[in-house]
Amino acid sequence: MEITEISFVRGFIRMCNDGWEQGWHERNGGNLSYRLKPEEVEEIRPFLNTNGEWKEIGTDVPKLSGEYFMVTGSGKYFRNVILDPADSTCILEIDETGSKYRICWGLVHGGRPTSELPSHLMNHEVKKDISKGKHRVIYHAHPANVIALTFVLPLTDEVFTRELWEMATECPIVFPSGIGVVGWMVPGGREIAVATSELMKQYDVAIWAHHGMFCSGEDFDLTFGLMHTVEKAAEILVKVYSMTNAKRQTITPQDFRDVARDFHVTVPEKFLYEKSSPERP
Ligand code: 2HA
Ligand code: ZN
Repeated sequence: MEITEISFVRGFIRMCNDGWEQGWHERNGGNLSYRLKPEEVEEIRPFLNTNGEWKEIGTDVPKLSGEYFMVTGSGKYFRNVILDPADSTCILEIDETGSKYRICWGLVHGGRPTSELPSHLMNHEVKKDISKGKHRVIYHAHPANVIALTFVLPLTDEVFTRELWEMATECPIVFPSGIGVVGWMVPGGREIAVATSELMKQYDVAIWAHHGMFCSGEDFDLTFGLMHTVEKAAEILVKVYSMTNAKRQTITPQDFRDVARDFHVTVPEKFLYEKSSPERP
């Protein structure tokens, strides 16, 4: 049995390639992490090296102590994952204090886990807790339409959520809790990780201004689908505002309440504010 025949490894590789094909991963852009299930750790145990050196994460994630993650490598290209996953990804273990990790498989030609490891792990820690263990995937990508909007719309959770919800009826069903927005920050460190994981307490999606997006979900399909849905809504919004500065008609706050009722989701009222004008906010 090859490690690439194991179901979660195949799912991870497929998601990297799907993201590449969408055009969300220029050069080494973006990163993906997956928290293994206990039975998956047993499945891959024959492949694991447990003599790796413990290294600092750069932040503390005590609620993830002892967990295993599959993650993309720093400086590695999503485009190459499908060709040689052992070169561009790794499986790592978190130590008992939640401050260190060691590589147990992969990155066979050297390298480190994703430069956004602090953000990934802090998001995982928040989501593991809030979802009672259900969320396992954190995905960071650079989709062009969402990024474009961060130059044009006010950088608030309310405006981004409402404007994107209005672009497709399914949006409030796919991301009913809304979207958080982080103003421009230096990527890769603890500070942006803290800001993002704070938003992940409320939302499954966080936008980094002039950079990209983070999504959290239970599995690869749901998390990829979430990124895809938000970016599709952003693409429609870019088209709308490229044609006109004011919508002629749209989905109204009462329409959202009606959808929420019939589809059994809760949409926070803070996103259903009255607008003073149909023009671009
Ligand atoms: O290059 O996307 O945010 C990887 C990244 C950093
Ligand atoms: Zn990035």
